[in-house]
Amino acid sequence: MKGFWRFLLQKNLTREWLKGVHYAVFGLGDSSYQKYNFAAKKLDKRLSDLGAKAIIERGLGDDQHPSGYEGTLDPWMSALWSSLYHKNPKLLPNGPDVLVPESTLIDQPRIQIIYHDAEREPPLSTATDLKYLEMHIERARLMTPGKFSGKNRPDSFLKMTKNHLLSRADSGKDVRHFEFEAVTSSIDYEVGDVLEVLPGQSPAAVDDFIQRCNLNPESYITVQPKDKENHGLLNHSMTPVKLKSFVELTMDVASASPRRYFFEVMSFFATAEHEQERLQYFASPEGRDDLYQYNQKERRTVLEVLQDFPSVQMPFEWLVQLVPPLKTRSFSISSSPSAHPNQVHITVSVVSWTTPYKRTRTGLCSSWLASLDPQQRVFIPAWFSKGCLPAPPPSLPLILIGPGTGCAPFRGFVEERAMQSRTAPTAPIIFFFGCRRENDDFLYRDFWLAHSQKNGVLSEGKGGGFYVAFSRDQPRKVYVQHKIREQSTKIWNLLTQGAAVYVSGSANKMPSDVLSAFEEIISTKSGVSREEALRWIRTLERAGKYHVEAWS
Ligand code: 2AM
Repeated sequence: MKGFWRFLLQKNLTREWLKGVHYAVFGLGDSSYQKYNFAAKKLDKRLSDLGAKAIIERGLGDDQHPSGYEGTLDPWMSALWSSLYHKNPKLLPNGPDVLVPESTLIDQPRIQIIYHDAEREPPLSTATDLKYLEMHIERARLMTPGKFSGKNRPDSFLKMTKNHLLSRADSGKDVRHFEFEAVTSSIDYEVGDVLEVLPGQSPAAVDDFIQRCNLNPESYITVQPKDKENHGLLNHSMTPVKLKSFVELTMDVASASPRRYFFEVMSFFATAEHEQERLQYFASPEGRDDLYQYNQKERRTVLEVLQDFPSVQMPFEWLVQLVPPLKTRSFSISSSPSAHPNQVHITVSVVSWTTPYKRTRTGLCSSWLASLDPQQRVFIPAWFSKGCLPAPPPSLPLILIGPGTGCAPFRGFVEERAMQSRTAPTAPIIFFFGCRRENDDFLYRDFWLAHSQKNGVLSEGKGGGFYVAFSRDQPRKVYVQHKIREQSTKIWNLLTQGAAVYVSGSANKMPSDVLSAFEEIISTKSGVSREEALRWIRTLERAGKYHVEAWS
């Protein structure tokens, strides 16, 4: 996509360049993010600026829509088929009133599974089992067609050394501090980076899934594309992997919900009539809202769906293609590598919620991590990557805003700067933290307070500061943006000294509320309009001085 976008941005392209080209854009987005469907909007505009013509109006899928993104996708698809049909009826021999053209439905899987005679497992010993795990992960991910781009081999295997509760027990929040050490290659990251963890799955769920599919967990398989031309990373010489490991390491059978297409394909394999009818209904536009209730709202897992429709026996090729991939989960790193050599720390809110039918669901990775005991020998495959928060040089003044677990990267920033300040003068940092109650979820309280004391990197004496908003300790909500407004003079001074702003935390309304507070301060202090103040911030953004890392 980046290559394509860069290509479209070339300066020498004229406004006529795409004349005669027709296109349609549908974006996948989430309106709780500030830059909602940004890529789709920009792409649509650029294509049209270059002279291409949109066949139908741009569609914007929204995860916040009451029926999921399909709520916008379905009408958009109908408009697309109808427009294509009117341009050329031959394209859709069954007419424009289809959800998905028939040809897609009867498409056979693009892969084949080859079963091998049992291989002898290498003997498991302390020295070899890590190598064995690494080999399995790499092979299994390599064989999963089109699902894992980028790195298959983990950067490192980690062992948990600390699992510590940061919030008060019974506070209604379960926020953990986890520490890890590398067991293989050394750990290499900068503050502000992201740790990606491949979570483990419940072994019982993996066994149940394999049994439900009538497969032999001990058999060895390779997964290959049917189309020999289209090999990509896969090749014939690939060593087989145990079926059970393949499922365990790549297929999310007990956490993610399957997509609508899964139900459509299931309907073809259902042998009981009532099941087939229900599956067809779920897959139809009329059944969309009921499917959303059954599937996404209740967060039905692949295993549960298969168990609800016992007459369906789907071949493994289809399952490999359609079951959601077991994905790594990303966490902002909350340590500084110079303060904790060969360690990495993360700060995690353990996710759990109740569905409309009052079933408790938990987040796969956060609850798996919380269940680990540092005494156990569990090796965690991990990758390091760059997030949206570049490591700041010691001379850059910083304004940090991180309510809740949004404080994670800033613990790393403060640790790093404290290390740097031992040998040379460093620029000031002010940090705005927010939580519900002082006694419940004031994460890393002692750490922030210690660094705010005399000569600390957050101390007033060094031009810094630490401000905390307890939202629920009084009748009126107090949030980080209120504390930011209270410190407008200090913020304005730091901005005029060239400070960088870093915002991190839940994507709900926080980043945009914080942005408004900055707009207000800039507009009041410099006497410009709000629009002008916003342009000022956009300039800061382009200059790499306003960063946001947000998640939901
Ligand atoms: P609340 O849950 O009491 O509304 C960390 O999650 C903190 O961020 C909590 O104190 C939470 O408050 C607060 N928070 C919620 N919405 C916010 C917003 N729009 N801006 C800033 N902080 C917010």
